[in-house]
Amino acid sequence: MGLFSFLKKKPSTDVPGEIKDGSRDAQSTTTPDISQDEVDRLDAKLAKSRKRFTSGLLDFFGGRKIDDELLDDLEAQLVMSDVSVKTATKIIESVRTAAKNNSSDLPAILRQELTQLLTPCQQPLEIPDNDTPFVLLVVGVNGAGKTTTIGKIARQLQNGGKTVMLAAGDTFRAAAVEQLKTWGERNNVPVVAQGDGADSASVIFDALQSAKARGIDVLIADTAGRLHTQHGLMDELGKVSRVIKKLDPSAPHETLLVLDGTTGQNALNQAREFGNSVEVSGLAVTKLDGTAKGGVLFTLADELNLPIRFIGVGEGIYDLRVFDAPDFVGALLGNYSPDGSITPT
Ligand SMILES: Nc1nc2c(ncn2[C@@H]2O[C@H](COP(=O)(O)OP(=O)(O)OP(=O)(O)O)[C@@H](O)[C@H]2O)c(=O)[nH]1
Ligand SMILES: [Mg+2]
Repeated sequence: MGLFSFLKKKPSTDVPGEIKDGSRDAQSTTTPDISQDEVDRLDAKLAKSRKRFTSGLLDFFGGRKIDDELLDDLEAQLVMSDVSVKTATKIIESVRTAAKNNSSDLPAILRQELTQLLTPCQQPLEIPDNDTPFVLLVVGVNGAGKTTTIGKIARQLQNGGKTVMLAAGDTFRAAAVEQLKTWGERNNVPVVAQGDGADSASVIFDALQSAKARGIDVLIADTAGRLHTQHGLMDELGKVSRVIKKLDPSAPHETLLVLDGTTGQNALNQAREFGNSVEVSGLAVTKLDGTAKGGVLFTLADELNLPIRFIGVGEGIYDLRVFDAPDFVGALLGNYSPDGSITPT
């Protein structure tokens, strides 16, 4: 089953890609607030992305023999789709072995090998049913999609029956607080903010105090975009963690690094650099709707030992999917007929 199949599913009881809630049964916690229009629009967006990714692969699936020349061409195509050379080589070697051992059906082999590579990263965020708020700290470089992803996650959590509060920890960029407040209004969730020039750690500390007092399930903290070269700002993230630990030694429960999927290999470097300063526990890869570079996920999966929690597929509130390896590969590859034509899955 591919990504499109579940997008097309009648949105009667759940939102596509619902966050797993360890504490409740899915039926009682979801609400039908996604329209059929919304689903169709997403489907169209992703169809475009799949077409771009696969147009270069089409050549390979028209009954060509699996030999060294074809595998070399395939490797080049993967690299053009932004899979790193190292990861592409690994994929090709596993395809070669699988082809030798049992099959000449290249689309099937590729689907299997790509899915296998991504599967270890398929670890959805689970929110335990605790008395204290689950603290989700969202970090990343400027413009990666942090604030937007927060708005989308807040909606998914609410749909799963969780109460949510947002903390306006981006005290650096003008208008960042307003942007988060807008997402708060859209979701009808409280946003804790302070005035101009406030200290990020202090805003998030206050927010956690308030979330505790109000019995909120999940506090999502926004932070300013930063580069690893901005040492002051990187240190600020450490301070945020230290300060909130005074209220809850186990917080933050998730440090989600948001990566812009259109930045290709840069995303890998960013993940490594952030990993040097903070304990990243999960990834969200955004803007996969607008890119031919979906291949970056394979590199991230291969090179980092980190869960990919979400993928962003648009700017709207529902344009976020819980990462699912077979569905993602299905969406990229589509279904191939023996003559090499593609039909969406
Ligand atoms: N197409 C597309 N656009 C996205 C996606 N996620 C975010 N964006 C857009 O990317 C731009 C930046 O998003 P923000 O959420 O403001 O990014 P940010 O990381 O909070 O940025 P800073 O706070 O400036 O560091 C906005 O125009 C978003 O609408 C996505 O999945 N797909
Ligand atoms: Mg932001």
